Amino acid sequence: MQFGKIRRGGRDTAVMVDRGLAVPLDMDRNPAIKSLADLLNTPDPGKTAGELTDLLATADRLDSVTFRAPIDQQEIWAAGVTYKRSKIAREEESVGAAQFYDKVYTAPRPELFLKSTPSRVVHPGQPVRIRADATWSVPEPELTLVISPAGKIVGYTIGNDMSSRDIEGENPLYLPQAKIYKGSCSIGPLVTPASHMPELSTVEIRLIIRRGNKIAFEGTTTLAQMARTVESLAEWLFKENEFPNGAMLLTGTGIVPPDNFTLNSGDDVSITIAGIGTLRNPVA
Ligand code: DO4
Ligand code: MG
Repeated sequence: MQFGKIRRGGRDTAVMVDRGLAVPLDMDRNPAIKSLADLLNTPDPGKTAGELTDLLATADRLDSVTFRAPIDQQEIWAAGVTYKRSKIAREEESVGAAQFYDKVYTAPRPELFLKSTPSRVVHPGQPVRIRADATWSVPEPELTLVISPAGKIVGYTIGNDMSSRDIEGENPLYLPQAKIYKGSCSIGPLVTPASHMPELSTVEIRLIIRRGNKIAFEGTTTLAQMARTVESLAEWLFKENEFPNGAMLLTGTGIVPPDNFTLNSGDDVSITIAGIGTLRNPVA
């Protein structure tokens, strides 16, 4: 059982996904549940969804629906340098600041940064962008936590932390420009409730970048390679901060294409995370 949003009747509608069908949820049936985030924050989202299901409403087959990012009003944050592969890539791209990446990889305090806001998010299937003033761009395939206003991880989805490596490598103070620009963050398509996620250490992440009819890059990692726990990342994010609408947190990349690789316009980025699904976006 998973949850998401689809385009239906000209608006975004929350759905429960089960056995290949997207079942629309009627939010008017429970005044306490106004959004997908409210539903995910309940103790038993499956039970709550059952109460919002109109048995007479038609369910849609998954291959016939257009998924939207499963986000409401949450801020989107990201963690960096949580895998050794990312630490090494950062050290190679930014010779002058290499020591800071080694330090943050091993320090108790993680690197956390604001990545996006709901209105900036790219929906599944919509184009992500590379900056026109960047020469070295990559997607970063990241397990993404759906966190309640109380700081509890209630679900998991997929995030793409599009990044400009040359800008980030030139000077770490340019990180916000390397990370936060139009079309730099895609989320979705579905949220798997925490109770339905496979054992995290066994979960594989796969990135495939297609160029024309060839695979330009393919890489995998597993969450066992992550140097931090998802719980500690969520705890650090909520230290001395408040998220009245909850938050999403991209947990860092463990897959970095070789240094001679940069994304091109027209590439197709596909990120698969076991237990969640596949997030696919063309590059504008
Ligand atoms: O320090 C730069 C950001 C690294 C990052 O986004 C990642 O490791 O995923
Ligand atoms: Mg990242």
